[in-house]
Amino acid sequence: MPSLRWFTAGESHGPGLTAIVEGMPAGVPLTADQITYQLRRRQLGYGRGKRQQIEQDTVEILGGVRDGRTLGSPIAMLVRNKDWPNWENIMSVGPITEPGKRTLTRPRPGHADLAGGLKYGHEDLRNVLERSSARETAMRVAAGTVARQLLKALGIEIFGHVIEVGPVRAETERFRQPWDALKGERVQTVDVPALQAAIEESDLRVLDPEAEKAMKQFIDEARDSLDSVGGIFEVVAVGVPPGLGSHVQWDRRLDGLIAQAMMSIQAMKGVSFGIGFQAGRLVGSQVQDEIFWSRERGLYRETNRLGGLEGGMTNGEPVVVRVAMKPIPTLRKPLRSVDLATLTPFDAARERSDTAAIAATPVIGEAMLALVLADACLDKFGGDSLKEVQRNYRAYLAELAERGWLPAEGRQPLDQEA
Ligand code: EPS
Repeated sequence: MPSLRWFTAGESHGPGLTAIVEGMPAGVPLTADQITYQLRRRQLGYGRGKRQQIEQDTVEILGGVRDGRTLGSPIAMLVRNKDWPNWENIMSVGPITEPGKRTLTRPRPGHADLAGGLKYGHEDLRNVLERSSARETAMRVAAGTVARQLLKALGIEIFGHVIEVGPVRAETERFRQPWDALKGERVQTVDVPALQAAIEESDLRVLDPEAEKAMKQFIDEARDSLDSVGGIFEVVAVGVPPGLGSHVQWDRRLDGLIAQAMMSIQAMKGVSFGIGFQAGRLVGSQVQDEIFWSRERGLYRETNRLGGLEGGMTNGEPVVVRVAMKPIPTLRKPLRSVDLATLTPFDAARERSDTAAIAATPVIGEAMLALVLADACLDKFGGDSLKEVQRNYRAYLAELAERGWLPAEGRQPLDQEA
């Protein structure tokens, strides 16, 4: 059983979305404003559709927090759907008085509609789409914010950004991203708050302004031709200690757990770490990260091609994960499909849709990485209060430092203020 468990419930056009996070130690600073801030970040972004103008996600914490700190009890959260009044009858919990309204028997290619309808025996595919909708990611972001607060108290920070849209790639070399796995620069030079601020300045969450311009043009062209786009984003965790996850069993390998978490985000089709698939095209000496030691730095690497993970464990370098999103499957341009009620062909088309949701994905990826890392931290440094977790964490780092494996000062000073 994981140390940190969480679930979400709720439909896209139902009354609201909920989440429960269980296993958070007591004493972690947490406010509703911190969660709502992250929820709003998820909603911003170039290419989003009309629904985002309706919703202004705001969290209500219903349990597990008192006086700005977690209690150690389950944390319950609610985000009400502003669109609900327009759907009260269609999505009614009790008897629906106008049956047939907004019934969906025409599965949209690329959505969960068809497979979900076949699996659950739903004749109205709305029963599938309402839950499969990526609106659910709002609650992942809410749960992820709780996890981030714990990580912050351990000196671990996470940020994400968009690196590719369609054929356009953000130039990473020109911006000399210190975490760039191929270049192998070092984490210690990363100014995370400055990077986070720079990413937030872009409404596509792209650090390279020229690439951003071309990406927006690509999105505009897709919108004009009634099409949609996906993209690739990167999420990075810095200040991660070595030794999270384990090599001893398949289901304890952290890269596997992170990949599962990322892949579970709606519309994701690929996950890679560090140089990713490039590793299969190079020879060993071009891929492995050599090991060095100095008195000041302890054990260190000059490169981070493996994305901070070796043998299913963190190795103390930044965790670098890249995720590919397929284009939004709800197209205004018709796609061929078959009506399940009549078994006749039809052209699937819908009016309201996002053209691109890629700008939101780094925020969701950050949340998922935070949840997996927080669970791994509790697994290794577990305690019932934040103080206990911090004590265990400090003791672990001190022991590594005593042997000369980490610098004496410790690599990840704890954020005592958090
Ligand atoms: C979504 C369809 C759109 C998106 C929605 C995800 O909603 P609607 O069908 O109401 O127009 O806007 O995303 C969100 C509401 C959100 O909060 O991210 C889908 O089919 O997945």
